[in-house]
Amino acid sequence: MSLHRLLQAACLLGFFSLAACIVDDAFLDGKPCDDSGACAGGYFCLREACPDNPGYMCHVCRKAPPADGGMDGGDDDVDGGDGVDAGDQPADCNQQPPACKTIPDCQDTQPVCRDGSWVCETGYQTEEASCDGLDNDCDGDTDEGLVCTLAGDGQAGFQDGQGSAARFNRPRGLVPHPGGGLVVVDTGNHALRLVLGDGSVSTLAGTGSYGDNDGPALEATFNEPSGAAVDGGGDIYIADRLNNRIRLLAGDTVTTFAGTGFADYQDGPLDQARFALPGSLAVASDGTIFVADTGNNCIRKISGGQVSTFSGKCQVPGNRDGAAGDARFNGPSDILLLSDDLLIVSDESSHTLRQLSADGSVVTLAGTGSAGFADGDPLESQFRKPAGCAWDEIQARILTADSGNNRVRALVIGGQVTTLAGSGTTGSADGPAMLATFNLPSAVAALADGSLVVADTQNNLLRIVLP
Ligand SMILES: [Ca+2]
Ligand SMILES: [Ca+2]
Repeated sequence: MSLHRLLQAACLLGFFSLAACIVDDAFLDGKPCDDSGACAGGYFCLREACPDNPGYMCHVCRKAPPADGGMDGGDDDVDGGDGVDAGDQPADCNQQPPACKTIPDCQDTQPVCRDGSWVCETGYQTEEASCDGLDNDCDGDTDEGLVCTLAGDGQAGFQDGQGSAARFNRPRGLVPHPGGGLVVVDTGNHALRLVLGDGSVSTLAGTGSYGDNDGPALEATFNEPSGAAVDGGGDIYIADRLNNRIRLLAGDTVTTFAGTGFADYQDGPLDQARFALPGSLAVASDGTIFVADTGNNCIRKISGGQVSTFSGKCQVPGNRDGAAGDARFNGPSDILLLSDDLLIVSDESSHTLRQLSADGSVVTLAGTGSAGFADGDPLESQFRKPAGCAWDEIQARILTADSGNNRVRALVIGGQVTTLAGSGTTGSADGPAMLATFNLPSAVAALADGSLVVADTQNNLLRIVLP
């Protein structure tokens, strides 16, 4: 039993005089100081981590006096020698005290004179630590620097709704929707979903069952689609992976745009051409479509009603730079158009990002060709199954969902490879970006406010990395 509990018990039993019993336990060791900053005799009011909530700062009564110093001009050790100790300076808080923040979790009782300035320092976290929608550190931004869950509850399912009320099944592709928000290629649900910035999710196309039916969007079926691209008119092309077809969602109608349905390599007219597990695609401003023909290990091009081979030798995997016909790819899974004559391909099984010019020639942009994890110089950096890639306009960098490393990586044009989020451990933990965990993230997209959305595929979640 602690001392003050003993005192309380003694008071209740009438052992002590009334004077002794008015010592409120609030002023004893480890208890909050009173409103004027006072404690019981022999105790000192110190600022320290709150005993019941170490993430917050509190004023607490303690037996031991503080050491003098801290450049606060105060007589911390109550020896009457204010400003006498070495380095101690007179107080200089002559300016107006600030208005301390009073929003939830940022409550400040009164400003405190510290290091010559009035500061609000009570009752909030010194770092943003939790996805609670609150500005815990009172810097004006909410949940900044954190990875939070945008939508989904972790369970595989096909459910529209907002935030954790929605469900996905292995979401893979992410692409900006012309009307706002992001198109989510929800692979396991054989559907296209739409997620808005508030985490609300609706279904754009697909029934939840697999198939290859064309028709009204919500009656059409797909078979594990994995990527999508939007053209200048707002039509959405879909890499319908297990159907070996390119589909088109125009208005509210889904049609088959190219491919016979047979996994094979065949150039020619749209309805005769063949793809093998097309992973994703991109649309140039003139309507030319580039397809990461994953299963054929090459890049295809659709233009003027014809499918042709743009780069690589189809059906011959490898990892080689060079002219269009000499280059080799190994499981290319996503395409990003930086301009009409500059494409980026995430060559997943080469563990590299490749750059393609208008003539189809290829150079390796980042990655050594071996799986690993290393930031820094692009050609010395390493990835492990880099999947979706995207352009971050604000920071002028290429983003990639480094799926096997459970991280989001970035390559600044002309600069270095860095890690933006993910500790590398498999998991679904929210929190500060470099501590957060993912499970096979396979797509990423940048939003206009600087946040990044991640398709956290095996977690059946959409995560958001807040700037
Ligand atoms: Ca904040
Ligand atoms: Ca917060």
